[in-house]
Amino acid sequence: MAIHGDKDLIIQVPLTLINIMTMVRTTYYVEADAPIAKVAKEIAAEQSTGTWTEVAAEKEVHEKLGAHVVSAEGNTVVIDFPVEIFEPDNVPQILSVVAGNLFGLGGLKACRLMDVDFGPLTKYYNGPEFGIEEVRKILGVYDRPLVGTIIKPKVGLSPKRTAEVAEQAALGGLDLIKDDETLTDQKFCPLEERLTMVMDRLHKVEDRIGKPCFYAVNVTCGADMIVERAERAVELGANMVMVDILTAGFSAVQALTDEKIGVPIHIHRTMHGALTRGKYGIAMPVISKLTRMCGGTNLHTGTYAGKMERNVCEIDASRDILRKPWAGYKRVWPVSSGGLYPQKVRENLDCYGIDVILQAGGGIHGHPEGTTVGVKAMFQAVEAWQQQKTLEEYAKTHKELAGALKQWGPS
Ligand code: CAP
Ligand code: MG
Repeated sequence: MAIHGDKDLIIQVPLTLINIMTMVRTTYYVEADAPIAKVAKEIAAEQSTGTWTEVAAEKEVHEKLGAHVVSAEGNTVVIDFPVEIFEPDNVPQILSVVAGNLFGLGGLKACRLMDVDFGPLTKYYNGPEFGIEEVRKILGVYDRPLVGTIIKPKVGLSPKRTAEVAEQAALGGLDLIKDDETLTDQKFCPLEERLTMVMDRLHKVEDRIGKPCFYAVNVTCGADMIVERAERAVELGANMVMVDILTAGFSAVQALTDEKIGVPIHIHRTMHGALTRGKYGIAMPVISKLTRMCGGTNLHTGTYAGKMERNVCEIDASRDILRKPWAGYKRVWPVSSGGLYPQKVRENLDCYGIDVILQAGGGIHGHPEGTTVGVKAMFQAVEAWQQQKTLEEYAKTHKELAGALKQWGPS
């Protein structure tokens, strides 16, 4: 059954119950001048027991720990890695196997890790402490998508000004406010002071309007500090924290989940384009799976309409990976963000449905009448979608939405 050795023969191995439990199956998109079967064997060897030439001692270990090519057709290579090759609770090591040296192999003209079946490893991961259901319960919101914002400008505001903008946003009834990815704990806006001031304002708004709002304070930092920083934030009253999972690392999120920090974790994915966009890299669905395993509650998965480049198939797949039953983990939120404003709501909700967080930064704070009105216009766009009305029709009786249409054009 194993494919290794001199022959270029590829044997199709069905995903039976046995290899579901004993193999981690990976799928790669590959372009190369050499025959795909040969390339597939090279990848399997490089990422498991082999190297570019035969090494005598490999014979001792290959049978038990060598990866096997399952299929190699067109540009798709499927490889099974025996579970014993992994240190199960070590994401960096797992990535070194399934997404390691292969991207640098000289003979490859394209190489993308498209999917990983983490089956036998999932039991080592707790998944998120908070999922869609818990977040809905905290907010008391059950019948609509969540609407959030990113404080803009992304850097430069003092803690006091940040808190004022947050207050303006929450007054519109918003569900979530988050820091932008470049704001952490700089001198012009120290994290502890900012967090305390923002939470103070949000509590006052909650007393006034009777509804809470999450503030995802960005605790992204080095491995030596992140747990302490997140725990300190929770001590100071944070009701959500944000982590940039690709710059901080998957294990940073896992560390927070293992500590049971007691608040949901919002996962931003800055730098993802360097991995997900090119001919070499890692497709978003793989990042979505790892995020859910490591404990993210909200994950940026892209917009069906917005300012960022998109791969619709990968957004569809990520959306489903986060929300479908899987390994007993809680269902978590896809976040649609990047250039959203009321006119972009319909297309996103048509594809995401209501279990999504719609996030608009410029599309809220850039409303000509300011942040609170901008929030109302976003909610009105959601209502129009729910009532199956056009924005133009709905705007006739909703002046906030009318203002957004005037500012950014018809839908
Ligand atoms: C959105 C955003 C997010 C992007 C990242 C920004 O702001 O804060 O970081 O959504 O993209 O700075 O661009 P706007 P993605 O609403 O003002 O565009 O979610 O695709 O990772
Ligand atoms: Mg941002």
